[in-house]
Amino acid sequence: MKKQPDLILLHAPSVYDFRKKSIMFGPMSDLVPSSPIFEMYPIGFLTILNYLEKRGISARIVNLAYRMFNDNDFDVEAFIKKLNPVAFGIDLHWLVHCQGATEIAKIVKKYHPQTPVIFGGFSSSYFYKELIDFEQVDFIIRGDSAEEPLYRLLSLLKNSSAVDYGCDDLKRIPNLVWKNAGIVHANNIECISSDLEDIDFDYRVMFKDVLKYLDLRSVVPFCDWFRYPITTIPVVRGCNNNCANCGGSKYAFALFGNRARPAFRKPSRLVEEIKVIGKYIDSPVFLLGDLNSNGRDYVEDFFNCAGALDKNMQIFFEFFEPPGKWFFDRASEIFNNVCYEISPDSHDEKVRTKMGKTYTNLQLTESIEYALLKGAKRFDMYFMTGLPLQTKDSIMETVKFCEQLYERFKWDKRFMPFISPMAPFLDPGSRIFENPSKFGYRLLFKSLKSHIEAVTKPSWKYILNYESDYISKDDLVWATYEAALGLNRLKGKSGSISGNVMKDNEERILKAVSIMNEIDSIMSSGAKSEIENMLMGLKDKTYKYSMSTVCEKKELEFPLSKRNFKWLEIIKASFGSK
Ligand code: B12
Ligand code: SF4
Repeated sequence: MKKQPDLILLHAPSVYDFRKKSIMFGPMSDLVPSSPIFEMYPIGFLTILNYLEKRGISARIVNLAYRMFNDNDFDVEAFIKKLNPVAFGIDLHWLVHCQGATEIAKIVKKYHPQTPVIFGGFSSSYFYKELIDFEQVDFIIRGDSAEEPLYRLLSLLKNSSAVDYGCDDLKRIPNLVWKNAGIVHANNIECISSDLEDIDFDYRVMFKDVLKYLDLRSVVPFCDWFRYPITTIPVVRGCNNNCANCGGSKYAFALFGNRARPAFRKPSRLVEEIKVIGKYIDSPVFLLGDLNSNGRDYVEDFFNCAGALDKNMQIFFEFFEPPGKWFFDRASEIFNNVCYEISPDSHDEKVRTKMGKTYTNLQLTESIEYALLKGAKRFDMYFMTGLPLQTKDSIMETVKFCEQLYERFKWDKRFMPFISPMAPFLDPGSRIFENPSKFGYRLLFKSLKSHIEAVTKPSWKYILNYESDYISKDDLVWATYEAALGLNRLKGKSGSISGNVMKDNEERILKAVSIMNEIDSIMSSGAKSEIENMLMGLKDKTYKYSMSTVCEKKELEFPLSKRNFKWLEIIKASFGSK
């Protein structure tokens, strides 16, 4: 029998069992590496693993979503049945996993009724009052600093043969929500890391786990990772900004995580971690979070440390607002292969301001222009549909705006605009979710249970948890696809995608539109029992045309091909050598 860890962290697909359902997820996940089942697990799994293992608690990651995606015959129940840890942890971080995570927890309880099930993540924290009432949930760790509370809980569970759920020990674990004899206890969120000094983003712990549990597939971060092994290093927990739709804004963190200010990581640590990654994988590194939001000194500090890195490494920076020219000057001194991205949301400054972003189009344009001049390998720009004040015409004007930018940048193929819907949900805890009417929205679902029902609806149009005063749901859907067609043609014209890719994208978008139409006509036709059957008849198509609709996944990738695993070093690290 394989070694059993103390904690098994399970990552569920958004919908269980997506393989047996017909759902047109549409472009919901087009702009992230995941497929529509959102198989990427939270980066927190890595920090939890590091934190626990360092302190003598063994933990293992099992990406069930990936396993199911990768192998149609993968039997989730049989797999879970064979496991036997002290406790199971399940992330309900992103709300899209509400149905999948709670269904997986049911399966865990079916085979292991006595084994504690611990939930954690942003959505668990937000919906903790409702979630703890679920029979299959024993504990929730609230907030964004779960490592220490989880360590304390596991130490307790591991060392006591039968935990007295009323015991004082449980009361002393910060951030913990628990229940005893029908009474729910929510301990205060007191563990809020202010500097993340104890938190390690060290990927080597995963290599060791692969060897320990003889299971590589369960730690794969997303479906296409072996072909494109991008790695991420978070700069910060929390945020200084307050974008209206964001469940990770300053406002939201305060609401569900009791965090008053963001915790920025030391630049020297970031650079150390990038170096470690480079020792094992020659892959692009994505710095999650904008260094600039902690001020210029912090950025300068980072660049000073980064001088020790390989100048040719591939690195992505994201910006919350356009940085000054000095940033691109410095970046181009240190790195030869840099990509940038920014999300202005809309070309319309009024819409952008309502979203909580105050920079102008001129600032945006000049920043991109300068970055390209300084040798950026790419500059990606992300727009959204479904925004406050945004009409159908406004969405189409975004395409025109991009065309004007292309003209200005002389059809530079390194400039890449993208558009996708604000979907599937307005984030819980965001300013819009908490005060929808102020932004011109009606929230269609508010509770956890209503979201659980929503994610299995037949198409993303029905899954959306909002309606806007400025655009109907139908117009939102069609305008999103139409705008995607427009951007696709612009990218084809500039040469940033080939003629064939452009043609394929166009065909996929048009096909997606026709499937959305088919679903709508089924939904408005006759008897409920027939609707189910007719929808199932579309299953193959809904699955296929939910993959990369508004663009091809490869368009998101770093424009270089240097992606090598250094297997010898990985094997050495798996055996514990540094
Ligand atoms: C980086 C990031 C990403 C990265 C993800 C990297 C990764 N693997 O985690 C990318 C770009 C891929 C991404 C994608 C998406 N994201 Co995002 N993302 C962020 C961002 C900017 C930072 C997240 C972060 O720093 N996390 C660090 C910390 C806090 O989280 P963590 O370390 O992973 O987990 C800790 C705790 O949450 C907890 N925890 C997590 N899981 C578990 C499990 C257990 C058992 C326990 C006990 C604890 C626990 O413990 C961890 C350690 O303390 C936030 C915004 C923000 N400012 O926070 C949005 C945010 C989290 N994302 C969001 C969304 C909606 C998405 C997408 C669904 C968007 C989409 N439609 O495609 C996808 C989902 C991807 C998937 N699952 O496949 C929303 C979530 C709102 C919500 N409650 O649902 C946020 C809040 C804001 C936003 N709109 O972008 N995202
Ligand atoms: S969307 Fe805005 S509020 Fe949310 S993490 Fe990004 S900058 Fe911060």
